[in-house]
Amino acid sequence: MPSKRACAAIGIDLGGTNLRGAVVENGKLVGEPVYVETPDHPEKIVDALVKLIEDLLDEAQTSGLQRDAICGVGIATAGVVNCDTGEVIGSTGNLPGWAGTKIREVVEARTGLSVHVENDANAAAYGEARVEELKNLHCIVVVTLGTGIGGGIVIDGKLLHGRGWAAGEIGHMSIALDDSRLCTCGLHNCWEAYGSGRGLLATARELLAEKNDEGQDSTLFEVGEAELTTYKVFQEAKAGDLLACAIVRRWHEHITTGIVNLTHILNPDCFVITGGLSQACDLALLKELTVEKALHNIGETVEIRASMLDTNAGLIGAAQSVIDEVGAGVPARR
Ligand code: BMX
Ligand code: ZN
Repeated sequence: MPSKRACAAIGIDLGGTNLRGAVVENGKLVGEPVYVETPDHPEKIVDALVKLIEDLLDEAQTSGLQRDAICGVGIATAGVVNCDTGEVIGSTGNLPGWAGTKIREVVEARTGLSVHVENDANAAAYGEARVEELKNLHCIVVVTLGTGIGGGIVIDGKLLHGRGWAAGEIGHMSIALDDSRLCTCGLHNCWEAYGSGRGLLATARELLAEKNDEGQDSTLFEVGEAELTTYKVFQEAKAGDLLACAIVRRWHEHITTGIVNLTHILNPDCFVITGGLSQACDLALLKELTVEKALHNIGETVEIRASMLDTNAGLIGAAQSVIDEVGAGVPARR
C-alpha cells in the first residue's frame, strides 16, 4: 500500500534569465529542478509558466506523487507583487512590461491549481527563514545578488510586505549622491546600480578608464567591451590581476554600504547572501568591512551567512507559501 505523502507543491522561480521549477515536498526538492529560458514578452512568459507547471505535474506522477497530493503552485517573480491578488504591480527594466500581469488569475484559470505569487527575494527569505538553524531568529534579511539586488525581511517568522507590497525592495535604496549611475528602475544612485552584476561591470568600466589614463597594466585591457563579463572579472581577480582585484574589492565595499545601512535600520540577527553572484562574494570580507563601517557593537553582532538552500531558495519558499496558505484553510481558488 503506498504511504500517505505530505502536502507537496510546485515551486517556480522566475528570473530575468531563467524559469526554474521543481516539485517541493517537506521543504525539499523532489527530483532535479527544470530550467527554461525566460521569454522576452509577458504573454510568452505566462505560456512558459503554464507549460512548465504541466511538465512538472507529469514528472511528479512518474515519481509516485498523485496530482491531488499537489496542493498548488508557488511562483516567485522579480518585481513588486500584490500577494493578495497575485498581480505584479511594479517592475524594473530587468523584466520589461511585466508590471500589470495578473499571474495568479491567469495561471489558476489555465491549470486549475491554487497559485500563490510572491516577490522572488521575499520567497527566498521565506524559504531560508524556515531552515532549522534560522527558524527561531527574530530578524533575518535575505539579500539576493544577481541581475539586480533583491531583498526579503522576515521578522518573527513573517515576511514584511509594507503598505504597498514594496517592503524589501532594498536594491533601490539610495547609496550615492552624484547621479552617475542610472538604475534599470529609472532612478539614480540605487544600491543595485553598484552591488549587482550590472553594478560590478559599471565599476569595472569606470576603473578601467581611470587606470588606463594612469598607465596601469591589466589583462582586462585586452578584453573588448562586449566580452567584459562578471565571470571574466572574477576569473582575472582569481588569477591575481591587480586591477581585477581592485574591482572586486570595490564591489564588496558597495555591497557593504547597503548591509551597513540595513544593519542600522533593522539591527537584524543575520543577513543571508544568496543569488547567482553570491558564490563570488567573500562573506568574511563583507563582515570585516561591516564591522569597520557600522556603529560599535552593531556590526560585530550581525551575522553574515551563505544561503542554506542555495539557488533553490526562491522556488522552495514560493512552494512553501502555497502549502502554508492551503494548510491554513485559505479556500482553494479554482
Ligand atoms: C530588482 C527588482 C526586484 C527583484 C530584484 C532581484 C524587478 C523586475 N526586479 O531590484 O523586485 O527582487 O531585482 O531580481 O522589478 P533578480 O532578477 O536579480 O533575481
Ligand atoms: Zn533602482
